[in-house]
Amino acid sequence: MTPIITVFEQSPDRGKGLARDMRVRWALEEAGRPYSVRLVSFKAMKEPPHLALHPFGQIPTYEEGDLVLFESGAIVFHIAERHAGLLPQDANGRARAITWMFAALNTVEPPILDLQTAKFLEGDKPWTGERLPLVKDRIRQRLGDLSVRLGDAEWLDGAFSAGDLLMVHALLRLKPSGMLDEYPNLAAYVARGEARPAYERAFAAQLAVFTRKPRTW
Ligand code: GTB
Repeated sequence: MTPIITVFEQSPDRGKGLARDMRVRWALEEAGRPYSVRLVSFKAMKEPPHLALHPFGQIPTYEEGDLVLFESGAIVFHIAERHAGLLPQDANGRARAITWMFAALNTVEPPILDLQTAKFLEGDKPWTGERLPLVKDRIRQRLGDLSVRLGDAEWLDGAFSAGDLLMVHALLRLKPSGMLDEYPNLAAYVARGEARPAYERAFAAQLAVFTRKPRTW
């Protein structure tokens, strides 16, 4: 059964691939699975039909027959569990890859999201000038540790996994800040993720939503 995912009708980033449907698209592309998308407006996201799918009125959601999922991490995990290519076969390797999924979502991404909040939602507050360096230092702490652990390895633990997929996508948000470039091995790691054919296909598909020319008849 072809799953349906929900995505922004109008993305604030105009298709730079930062919205979290990108993770789900990328995972499905890695797994070689077809999917459909349903575009939702910000208004529709907060209305009952969408709230029935996503209690917090967000994207992405994932519908596959009777199954409805929300939370990009849970959706990626679901895809990774059912299809080859995103989790190792051996039990310990699998457990470590899942650990990296949690690390990406629970340990690395939160301070990165704090920076977005500090810049874009609280940027006009009188205390922002003092807060920003603290927020950036907390990100550097994580990046420094991650950089040491990655070293000169290609991926976090052996072959590319769903842990790398979520980590690369979380780190991508830092690109405009230039902070990633302070850690050349992390910048190269993210570039390796972006160079994967599955990433490229997913990126092109999400971009097409925003660049498609309206029909003129
Ligand atoms: N924890 C949830 C998950 O991982 O699925 C978070 C989902 C989430 O934050 N969804 C956002 C959303 O629906 C879109 S991805 N927001 C609307 C709302 O909450 O009302 C976050 C996002 C949005 C925009 C950009 N951007 O333009 O750069 C990047 C990321």
